[in-house]
Amino acid sequence: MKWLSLILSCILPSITRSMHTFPPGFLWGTAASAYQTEGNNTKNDWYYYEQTEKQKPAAKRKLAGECGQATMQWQNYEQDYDIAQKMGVKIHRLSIEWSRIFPAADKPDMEALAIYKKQLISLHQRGIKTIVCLHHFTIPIWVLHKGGFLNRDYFLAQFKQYLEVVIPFLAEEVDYWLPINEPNIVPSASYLIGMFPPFKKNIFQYLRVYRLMIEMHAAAYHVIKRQNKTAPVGVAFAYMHFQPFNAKNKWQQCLSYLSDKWANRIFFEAVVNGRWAFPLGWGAAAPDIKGTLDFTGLNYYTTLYLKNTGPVPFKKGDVITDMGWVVYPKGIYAILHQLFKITNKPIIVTENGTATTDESFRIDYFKSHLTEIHKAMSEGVPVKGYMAWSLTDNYEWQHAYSKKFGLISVDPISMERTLKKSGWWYKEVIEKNGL
Ligand code: GCO
Repeated sequence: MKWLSLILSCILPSITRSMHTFPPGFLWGTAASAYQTEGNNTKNDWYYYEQTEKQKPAAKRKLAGECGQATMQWQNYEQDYDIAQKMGVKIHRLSIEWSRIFPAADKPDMEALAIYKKQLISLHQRGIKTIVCLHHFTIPIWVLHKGGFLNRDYFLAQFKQYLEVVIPFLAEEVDYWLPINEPNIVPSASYLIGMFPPFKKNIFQYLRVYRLMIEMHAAAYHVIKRQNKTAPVGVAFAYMHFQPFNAKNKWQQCLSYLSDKWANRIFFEAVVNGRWAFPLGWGAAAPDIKGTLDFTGLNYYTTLYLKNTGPVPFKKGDVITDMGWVVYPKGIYAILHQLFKITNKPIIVTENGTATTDESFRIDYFKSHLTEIHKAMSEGVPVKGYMAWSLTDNYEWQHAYSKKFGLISVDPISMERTLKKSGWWYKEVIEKNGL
């Protein structure tokens, strides 16, 4: 028996290893966004609403706190990128803060733009590719005061002006473009369920803003392509995974099907097929929007159960993250297949991760999701990369600093960075090109 266990102990590890090896050149990455990390952004709508919320009694506030200095990434990016380099990261995702480039209408701040360029250069110098998002939730206060997302023509004109300044200036340092982060979440979180500023609950506004976000996406696509025909342009899409609370309930199945259509698929109907599908429209053609996607970026975190009366957060026995989200790795597997079927384009996972203070929990979360991604890939879904959310702990929107998504912790006073256990684990995954 001794010899048998000896042979097994030699063979088994190599079998398990080969089970989860990723293809050469797989883009192991990390992700972050401007407002969540840079610090001292005081010219956008989120800052504005943080100030107005502060005036309310604590019990009535919808935002847990202010963004303030965040991780002072604006000053500390070299440190962050040094750690990313040590981890062996192949690609890093960041976003440009519109209100930094245009703190006021018509006058771009070219010095701020130059700092973004320096960041991209410093990533490239460390052998890290760049993936740049042009809109991650926030808009300048002066745009907000003109009606914000609800004043379509004005908004689009100003957004195009921003694109015309930023894209040509940064283009040579950008490897992948993501015009918009979560074009389905801004409309739903801000205008349908009232969770994000301006806390509205209005289905007509939801649809208007969703349409606008698709137009913003297409506008950016065209400016990028004019600059460089071969630059890959995607989207960071939070493709929501819906499922019936009771798998056999027909009505809940129907709700899940419709939710998928109305939250997710309408976006791809527009950008892939050039059609304003219901409820964004009645099927009218959108020729300017058709074919404006070279790859899909997928942000995935959880699943959503639907009961006859609406969504429910979890089922008995589910594992829950610090955000209260169900850990459901099978969802990413299902969505990867679905997305590939809908778009026939390569996919990059542009966000995946969990809020937790328990490093074993975070590592297990990553492991289980990467295992499902690997499975989808082995069945033919072309996933080209994976970005852990997030490089550092940061400002988590309505929860402020209470949720920890980072591979690196940041001391709020000294701003000292420390690689967490999950960061060391991710380094090993990158080194081995798998798990
Ligand atoms: C989003 C954003 C990120 C979040 C992350 C965790 O999905 O809301 O892209 O900014 O911080 O998803 O909630």
